[in-house]
Amino acid sequence: MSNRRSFIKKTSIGAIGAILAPELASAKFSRKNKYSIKKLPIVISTWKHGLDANEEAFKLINNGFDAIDAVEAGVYVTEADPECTSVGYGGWPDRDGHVTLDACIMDHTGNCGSVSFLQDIKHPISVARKVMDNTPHVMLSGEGALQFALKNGFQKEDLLTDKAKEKWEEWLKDSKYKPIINVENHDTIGLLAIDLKGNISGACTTSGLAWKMHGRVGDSPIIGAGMFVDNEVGGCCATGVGEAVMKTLGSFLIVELMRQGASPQEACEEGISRIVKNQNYKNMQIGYLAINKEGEHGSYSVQAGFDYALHQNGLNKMINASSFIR
Ligand code: SD4
Repeated sequence: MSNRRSFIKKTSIGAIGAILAPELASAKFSRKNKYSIKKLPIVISTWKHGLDANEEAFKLINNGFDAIDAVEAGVYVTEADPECTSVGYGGWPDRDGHVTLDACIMDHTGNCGSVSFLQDIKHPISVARKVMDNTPHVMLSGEGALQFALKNGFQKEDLLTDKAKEKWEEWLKDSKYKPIINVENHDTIGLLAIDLKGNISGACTTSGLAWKMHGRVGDSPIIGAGMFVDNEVGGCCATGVGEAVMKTLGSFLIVELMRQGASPQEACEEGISRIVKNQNYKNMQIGYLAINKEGEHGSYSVQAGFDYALHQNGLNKMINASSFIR
């Protein structure tokens, strides 16, 4: 915390100016270009399913693939996993029983693609990648995104598993929308990677909050909210109640704070402090993960219980994030 306080003190006067004029900020902080090859490559992702996703992403990086291919391949594993109840196949549905998916992807050149409110397609991340690679747009949504996916060879599939349907039917008995912290509002995978060339990319994919209103879109497909990377600085991804992340454009904010000289940890803590300052955070979980180009990482959440997988220096391991409420 003391680091965080001193960071906030340091930045409070010049923060706004620095966001507008990053070259001023870089004169103020001297962390740039401390490139430590030992910490790279790195793959990091949210929650326990991140272990498998990291493994896949790291395999690609080790084989010389670019980070953008690695992040897509990593979260693809989670999308296919029926045990993961808020990503892709097996995701818990909205209150009308529909599984609706959001995803985004971004590369080291600032190119990005996303899909929102997509139904019946198991791998929204790959549709987002196609939006990025093959269209002049950034985001396709709903029926348009589905038609685009079908035209690009994706197959329609029923994503509502028997288990998810059972959960939904149970929920319908009361139909109370009060997402349970770390249960009904988690599991989104956000994954960030730096490859052997030192380039960064990120991906984020989710079925969103369980029992949400039909048509609701969260932070995960919004570039700068659910995920953001900048090859000069680093990257960030978010998990938890998307509305809180969208209101503060969390991932973009955290990357910009790192540009000003904040460490990934300091930046994540400041990102959470913007949420708790103005929002009724007591019943919400939001977690941020960030890395900088040196391969340093940070994490912070509103509530205890957010954990993530870090693949670095040949080890793929789970770490508990520190939190605002302990
Ligand atoms: C959303 N942020 O749709 C997503 C949900 C989530 O972990 O992260 N779950 O709001």
